[in-house]
Amino acid sequence: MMELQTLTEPTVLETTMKHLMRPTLTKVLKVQQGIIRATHDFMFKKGLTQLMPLMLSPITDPLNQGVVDASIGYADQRWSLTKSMIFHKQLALVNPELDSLYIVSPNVRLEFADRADTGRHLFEFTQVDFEFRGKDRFFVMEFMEELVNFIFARLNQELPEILLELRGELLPQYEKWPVYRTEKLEAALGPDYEKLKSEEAEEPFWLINHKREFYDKEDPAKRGTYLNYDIIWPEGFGEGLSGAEREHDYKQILKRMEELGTDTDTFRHYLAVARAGLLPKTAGGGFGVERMTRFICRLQDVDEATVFSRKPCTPAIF
Ligand code: ASN
Repeated sequence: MMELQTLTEPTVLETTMKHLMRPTLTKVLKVQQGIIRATHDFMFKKGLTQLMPLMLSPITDPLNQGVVDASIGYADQRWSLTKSMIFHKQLALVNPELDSLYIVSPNVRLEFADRADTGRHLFEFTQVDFEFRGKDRFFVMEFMEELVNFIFARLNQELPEILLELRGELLPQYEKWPVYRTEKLEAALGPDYEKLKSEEAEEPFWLINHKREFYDKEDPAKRGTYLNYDIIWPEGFGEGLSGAEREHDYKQILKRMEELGTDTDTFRHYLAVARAGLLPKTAGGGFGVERMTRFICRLQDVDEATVFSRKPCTPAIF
């Protein structure tokens, strides 16, 4: 350690080595590995086909909040690092043989400094992203509830001692989860409704109707209502999944892009697929692996689920 200190800035080196040598790290990683193994088994059982992730594409999720641009020049064009696999999930499902898919995908979101200490953000994380052709939000919500119970039962079976040590008890099995509408919670609890509700909740719940990206479907029967859904973990752990029925109607996509100020030129090929009526009707979602690990292990900060710290706006040496 002393010798290394002369090579580089000592405080960053020291914090990095401390992070790497944490006594609970291996146990946290075993839980995370258990989540992934159970997820693969569940997806296989349910017939979803696994796709490999992409790290670079001319289009990626614009996200509904700003992050620092992460793109590079190559072969005379710009390539963005993946923020989510949303468009690739939809586009892969144009293949008539493929009706459902999932991807364990690295996502790079270079968050601004206001998200450095939320305890919920990393500038690079892993998302299990999945999508179904021809299914609706009710199907996906039930699918996710079943997946969580499946993962939790597996972890109880495989890692009881670790769970008792890290979270103080085994994991529960949940009945049907409560569903809340964002606008109703906001009216009752104010602008911090998501955080407050998560803090008072003892079980996960769904939060529906967020005004977000153009790919989330607006209810044709009730404009201004969006057919999307988030999982909120209880005990203050906050958002764990987001998903939606997707907009696949060309005119509606354009309308939503205009409302949100999206650059249509960047998405011209995606729009061409939609205009040709080839974009399938799908629904899906994605959950953050480190966030699920954090909730299960009751970690203070999601960064405790990483081997190499990925705290937003914090310099790293490895
Ligand atoms: N994976 C999310 C979804 O399927 C999108 C995201 O991560 N922004 O809706």
